[in-house]
Amino acid sequence: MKTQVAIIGGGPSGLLLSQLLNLAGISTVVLERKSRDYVLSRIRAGVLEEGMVDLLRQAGASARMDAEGHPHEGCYLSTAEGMFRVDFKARANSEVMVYGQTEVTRDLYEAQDSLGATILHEVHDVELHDVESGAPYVTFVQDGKAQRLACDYIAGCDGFHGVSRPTIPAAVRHEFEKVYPFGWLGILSRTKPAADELIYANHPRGFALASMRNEHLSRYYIQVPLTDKVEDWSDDAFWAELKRRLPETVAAQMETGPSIEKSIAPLRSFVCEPMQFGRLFLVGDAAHIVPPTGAKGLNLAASDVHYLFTALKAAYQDKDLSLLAGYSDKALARVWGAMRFSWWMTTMLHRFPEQSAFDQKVQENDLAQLHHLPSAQETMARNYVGLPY
Ligand code: FAS
Ligand code: PHB
Repeated sequence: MKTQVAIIGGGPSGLLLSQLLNLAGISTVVLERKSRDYVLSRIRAGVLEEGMVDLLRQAGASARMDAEGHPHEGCYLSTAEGMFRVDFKARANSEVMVYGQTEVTRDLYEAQDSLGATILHEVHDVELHDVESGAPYVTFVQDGKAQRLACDYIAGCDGFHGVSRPTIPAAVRHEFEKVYPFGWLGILSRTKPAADELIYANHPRGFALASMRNEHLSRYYIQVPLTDKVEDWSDDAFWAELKRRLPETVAAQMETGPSIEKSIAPLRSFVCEPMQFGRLFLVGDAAHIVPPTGAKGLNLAASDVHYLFTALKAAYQDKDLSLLAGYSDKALARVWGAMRFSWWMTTMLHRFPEQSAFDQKVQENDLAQLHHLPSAQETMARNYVGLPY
């Protein structure tokens, strides 16, 4: 088999990159470990930055998002002082789109199908070869048959546990990591959302987030100790704890119901530098992980895709290899901006087990500045809606 760009991973990164490249007349093959149903069963991100919304429109995969997505011009924060709103429109002249990652992935699969794209599911033993040469290739097994895919370039879009990042020699990789001493217990329920916009809550019992997918589907999270297991939490126990952490007026009118998905996600910040090696380019979670507090994970994958797509298009259409050479530096500059914001939101909103009285006072002042200082709200709004590509 031969293609121009081999893409490892059929999640949002891989599919969006493949779609943009195919529309530009550049051939791809997407190699995905799981079945399509499995990929589409994942419940993850829910907030799209303006840049990602534009990219999905550029990819011709935005019709359902434009019809069913919910533009949000602000969000609420709840603290000991009370609940207040940060106005994205007033502070950053922008907004975000509330539309689930699952739906984004579904839309991208449908868009790729309409182009007749080559997406191979349930492939195993993927290995990358000769990535430093001018003729890299990928080997893999599908339906028990060994296959070889020759290509010009390889995009590692295979997430945090994929094979692409480890293909970069350990001596070349510089990995930065911060693991947080808590996790997020999340549920999805067919209930009316608690408010018209998201509520991020800092509470003495721990962080809580009230989010949504649409007017009939709510997504909630509470901070839990790393030792908790999802089976420790009945739906009733979850609702009771969530209500304790949200403002009383919100909790009093909250609609509860059975969870249709319930899981605990650990929180970490992680960056691999560089994000390229020879003709291998890392994209999305393969290169970096953020705590979901800043709603940046999926959105960072999108900006990586934008930079790599632009660079590959220049290489093929203009024989200009300069953008490819500068991909890692360009992507990392934006990655570290989102890394800092996600760390700041996580540090400001969660209760850390070893938190000192000093830490607590500083956290309260951070929240008070955000509550009362327009300049603090502008900084948060600009980061939340997405720094420029
Ligand atoms: P993905 O991990 O989505 O996709 C990688 C794909 O590669 C997968 O389909 C995988 O099966 C495949 N793959 C892996 N190894 C392979 C191999 N060897 N061969 C072939 N294929 C292989 N972000 C937010 O912004 N907000 C959130 O609330 C949020 N919640 C999250 C909750 C959880 C539990 C997790 C894990 C992540 C969450 N994220 C959230 C981050 C998430 O949305 C990611 O940023 C996003 O999925 C990144 O997309 P990809 O880079 O495509 O990686
Ligand atoms: C979600 O709706 O899943 C969501 C929204 C905002 C976040 C994290 C998760 O910061």
